[in-house]
Amino acid sequence: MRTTGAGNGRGLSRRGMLGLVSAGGGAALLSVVVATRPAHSATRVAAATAPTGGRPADFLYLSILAGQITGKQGWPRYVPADFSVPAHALVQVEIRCFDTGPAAVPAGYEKVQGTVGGVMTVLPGPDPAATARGRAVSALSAKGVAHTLTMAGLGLNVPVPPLSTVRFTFRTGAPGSVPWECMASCGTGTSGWSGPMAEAGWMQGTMAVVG
Ligand SMILES: [Cu+2]
Repeated sequence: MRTTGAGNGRGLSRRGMLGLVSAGGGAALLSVVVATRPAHSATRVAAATAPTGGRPADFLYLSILAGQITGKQGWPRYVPADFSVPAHALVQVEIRCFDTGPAAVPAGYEKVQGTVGGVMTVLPGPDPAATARGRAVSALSAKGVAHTLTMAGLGLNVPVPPLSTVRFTFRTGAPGSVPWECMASCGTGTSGWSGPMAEAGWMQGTMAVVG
């Protein structure tokens, strides 16, 4: 379970998670949010390509909303925080970060891990032009991370810069429930690990992998 305000201890346990060490007592369950665009508001991923008999499609759109939008200052939120993806599939993800400031991450979480090619594409701004192409990167600077999308169970870590759009592709596994969490200390309290970092539906959630 998550602890509240235990910045140091939590950071250490999370470092282990990134290394695919089973999270054990340090594991955190994540949660949900809502989107600013129609595609984002769907709990299930949008069907951007040929749908296959009602299966979840292979595109996932997430937004990171700042505190002034969620209505709770200092409480940024992933929207949605709970979502579904197909099992054993390549899923293309787009994260639009409307949050403006960076937050400290434990060493290593500024790196991209677990995506196809070990990279992500970063575009400036949370609402890029349709023709924008961005740049492929394998890591951000340690001070350039606003949030992360981290799934220890999949060895996935994607750092997201402030006011940006990030795109990447990853492969899902067997059906089941995969918790995710943000590893940037973007919450409240002196450590930044309280508030939205300690509450399901904000900076933690669950990805349902549907067979
Ligand atoms: Cu965060």
